[in-house]
Formats: sequence, C-alpha cells, structure tokens
Amino acid sequence: MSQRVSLTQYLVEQQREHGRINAQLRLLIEVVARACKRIAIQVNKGALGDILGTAGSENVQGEVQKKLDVIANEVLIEANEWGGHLAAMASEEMDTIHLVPNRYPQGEYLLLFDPLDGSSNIDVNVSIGTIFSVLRKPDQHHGVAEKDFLQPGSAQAAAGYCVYGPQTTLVLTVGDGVAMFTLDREQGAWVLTADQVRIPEETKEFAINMSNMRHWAPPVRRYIDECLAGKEGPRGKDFNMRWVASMVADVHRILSRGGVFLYPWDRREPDKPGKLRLMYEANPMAFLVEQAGGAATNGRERILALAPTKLHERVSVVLGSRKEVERVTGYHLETEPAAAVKPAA
Ligand code: AHM
Ligand code: MG
Repeated sequence: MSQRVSLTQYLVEQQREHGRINAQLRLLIEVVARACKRIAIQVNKGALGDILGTAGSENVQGEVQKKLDVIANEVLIEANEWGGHLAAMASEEMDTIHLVPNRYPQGEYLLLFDPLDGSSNIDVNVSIGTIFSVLRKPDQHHGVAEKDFLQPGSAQAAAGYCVYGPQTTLVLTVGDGVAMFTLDREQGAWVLTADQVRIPEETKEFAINMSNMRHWAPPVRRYIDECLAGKEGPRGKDFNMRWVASMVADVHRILSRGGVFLYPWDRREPDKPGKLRLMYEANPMAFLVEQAGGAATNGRERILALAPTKLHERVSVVLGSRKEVERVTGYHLETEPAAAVKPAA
C-alpha cells in the first residue's frame, strides 16, 4: 500500500519545501479542518441529535437559520478564537465581523466562512458543506474593521470547503493547485486522496436551478437553450443536467469530473446581483476552480478581480470548465451591460 499523506504532512511540506504558507496559516487550516470534523459528527447524528429543523432566528440576509447553521457557526468560532492565528472572522450567519477576544493573541489572518452551505438540504439528508476563505489582515493599523475584509478574491491566502456527503472531503488551495483530503473516520485523520486536481476544459454537464428559467437574462437563456437543443442544436452534442442545491456538492462534482455551474442574476429580485455571496461563497470557490484550471466570472468579469464593497455582498456566478465559462461570459459581453449583470447592490 502506498504511503498515506495526512493533511498535516501536506501542510508541513507546503510550509517547508514550497514556502507557500507560514506557521500561522498552517495552524489556521488545521483548526478549520478540525472544526469541520466536529461539524461532520453533528451532521451525521441527523434525527438522533438535536440538529434538524429551524433555530427560530433569521440571519442578516433575512433567511431562516437552521439549527445546524447556528451549531456550525459556533463550532468554527470557538475553534478559531484562541490559537493566535486570527485577528477576526466573518460569517454568513453573523451581521458584523467577530473580533478575536482581547484575552487571546491576535494573528495576522482574517477568516470568512459559510458555516453550513446548502441549508435547505440538511433535513432531507442530502450533501451539505462548509466554505472558507482566508485573507491577510492589512497591517497599516492595529485594530480590525469590516473594511479590512473588503479585499478582492485574488488576495486570498487560502480557500476551501468541506463537503459532508457519502464521504466527508476537505478540498483546499493555498495557491499551489487543489488538493482533496478524505476523512478516515476510524483514525479521525484527513488523508490526501487527490492532488493537483484539474477540471476538464470542456464538458457536457451544466448545473442551474431551471425553475428560474422565466426570470433569466437573455444570455443565460441562450446558453441553456443551446445546451438543451442537444445534438441537433448549435452545440452538436447532448448535455446532461445536475442541480444538488448545495453549491459545495455542485462544485465538488465539477472539480471531480467537469461541468459548469450557474447562479446568475435574475428578475425575481432585480436589484440584487445574484443569490450567492461574494466573500465567503463565490470567492473561495472561484479561487479553487481557477487553481484547478477552470474559470469563474460574474457573467462579465473574473470573480477574483471584483472589488467588494460590502461583507455580505451578492454576486452572479458562472464557474467550472473554462471553455463553457468563456462561452457564457461571451454571450453576456455581446449584450447591453444592464441586461446582462446587475451592479453590486
Ligand atoms: P445557503 O448558503 O443559505 O445554503 O444558500 C446557498 C445555496 C447554494 O449552496 C446553492 O447553490 C443555492 O443556495 C441553491 O439555491 P436554490 O434554492 O435556488 O436551488
Ligand atoms: Mg451558502
């Protein structure tokens, strides 16, 4: 049997041999991975634990919080407060940033997360996940303010997600390609099971919530219509469709076998640029996808190049196999800007 590489060994090598990360970032990633293990244990309890159903509260986006949203958020905060690697955290489930308490040393990093992505799937036993993004604290002053988080995705020091599915898998980039680690439950260890993951350039599989079709902008409608036309249509091939309604699971499939994922702006809420959040959903996924040779845009511009203006800012998302993303983006660029992608709101 070939030698197993643990997450710790992978990170030590990234630090020692490639000089990609420092000790604080290594600790940060290990702590996030440990928190994901704890969340996985809660997820697996299902109806046997007190984790299903709603928490009776709403988050800053006005969405009803599930018990597991709240539990996962608390697990990530508790795990990350005391290690000395962080200055502050931000989460989908918290209105404002969470500063590391004064009693602990302040680190040089900022952590953002969607503690439990795909919340609508919790109670129906479908894959869900945790998404995270790591930024460096700008060092011009001592404290941390929300504006310190408003850095473009290209500034991320690391990003990843953990998918709680048939297997529990942690997917990570520190800017040196994408590595996947599977949780060995008997050992309680993350084991490297894929490295330098590549997304095929072309695909025959798309992911979009088709029920919103009547609300889409023309470029999205055109792209999907052409896919649906199959062999007889302009694409000359049949396409398959998948939609898990957990971005982690849809992106995981795309990293594993290719495909394109779209959550575009649509006319249901015309003043919002999209459903997904830039800082802790689109940016980390875009970093991973680009590191795997794919592409990610908001329909017009590279997601990683967008300058955020708000912590909970929303964005249109098109990501996955490079040639498909280029095609969708090209269709948008051919149309009037206002009809294609709404500006940040
Ligand atoms: P969440 O973070 O509140 O769970 O919402 C994000 C999720 C994504 O994981 C998924 O791609 C999308 O919302 C599904 O939306 P829809 O309900 O329109 O299918
Ligand atoms: Mg989410």
